[in-house]
Amino acid sequence: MQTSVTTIERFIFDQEHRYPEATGELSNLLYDIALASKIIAAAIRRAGLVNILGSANARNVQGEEQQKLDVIANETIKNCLSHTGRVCVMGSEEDENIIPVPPEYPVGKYAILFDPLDGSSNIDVNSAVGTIFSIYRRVSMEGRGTASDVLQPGCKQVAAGYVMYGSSTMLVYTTGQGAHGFTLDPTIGEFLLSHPRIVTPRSGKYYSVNESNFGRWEKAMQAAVRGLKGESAEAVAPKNSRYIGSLVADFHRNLIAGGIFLYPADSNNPRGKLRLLYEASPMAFIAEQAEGSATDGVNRILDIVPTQLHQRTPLVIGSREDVGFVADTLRRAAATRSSGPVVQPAL
Ligand code: AFP
Repeated sequence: MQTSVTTIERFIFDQEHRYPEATGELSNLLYDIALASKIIAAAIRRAGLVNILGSANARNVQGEEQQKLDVIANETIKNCLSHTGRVCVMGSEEDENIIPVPPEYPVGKYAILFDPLDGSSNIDVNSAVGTIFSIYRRVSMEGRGTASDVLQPGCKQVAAGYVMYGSSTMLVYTTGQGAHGFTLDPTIGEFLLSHPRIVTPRSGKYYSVNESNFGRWEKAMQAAVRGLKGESAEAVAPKNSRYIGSLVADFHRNLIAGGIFLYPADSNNPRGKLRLLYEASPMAFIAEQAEGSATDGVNRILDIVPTQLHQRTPLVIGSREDVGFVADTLRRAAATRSSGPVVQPAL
């Protein structure tokens, strides 16, 4: 039996102690999130048994049907964070506006954004779902936090991570010192270090995209995806298709095995479907820390300055060479369009 393990607490503590000026507030905030995710994991495990699956008969701010577990996950995270004195304001994919800390509690120096249960349409079919979080240092100088604290570009994140509730529960996070993964040991209720310093392959085996949208993408994106499938074998290694429809699960597989995830803009979603602040930015921070990259097709995700809490963005994320191939294909098509006769890339 293994008797020497690294718990998430010990790992966070060791990382914090590299910075003598650290107050421990961020470390404690990360423990709060780990606690919330254990509570959510337990609710998900029991879901089929206690009949909490299914719709809560409510719609969230995006107009999507809220599942009961969405509501549970959202409330769990808010409850685990709001009384601690570590955050000044929160933002949730499930809430229309920023979430203030209740007046009876003190505020702290961090602002946090989260997607409490990403991929929730997978809940009723027992597929993997996840929680995504993103932490910024507050920029408002006083008071109880404002929208400016959460409307920051991804490059200003001080920490980001996700929890995947799959065959096991995993938490992957970064504070800018590499991306590290922990697996929940349900017998002792602790996240244990299982994937230290994750490095994603430079080019991967998989491409993940909802190809039912193919006919609604611009021609250049169609050409890029055809390239990933093997039509540009001289430029990029041909890939296998894998798509779950749960960003956390699709991203996690490609992070470990190598590959690329795309959610391009299409004629139904001209700005893309995924949310910059709750999905793209935190995943981009992790991807870059794992030596991958993330763009909206052309621009680095972490450089995008948000103007709206629920802003959407196209997302192309994963192994560096594969993301580069898509960016090159789109750039070449744009250059062709702007210089003379309009030539569409061949399908
Ligand atoms: P839900 O949380 O509504 O299931 O959306 C999941 C998601 O935001 C992301 O996790 C998936 O990658 C993407 O949407 C799937 O979208 P499609 O169903 O359009 O492929």
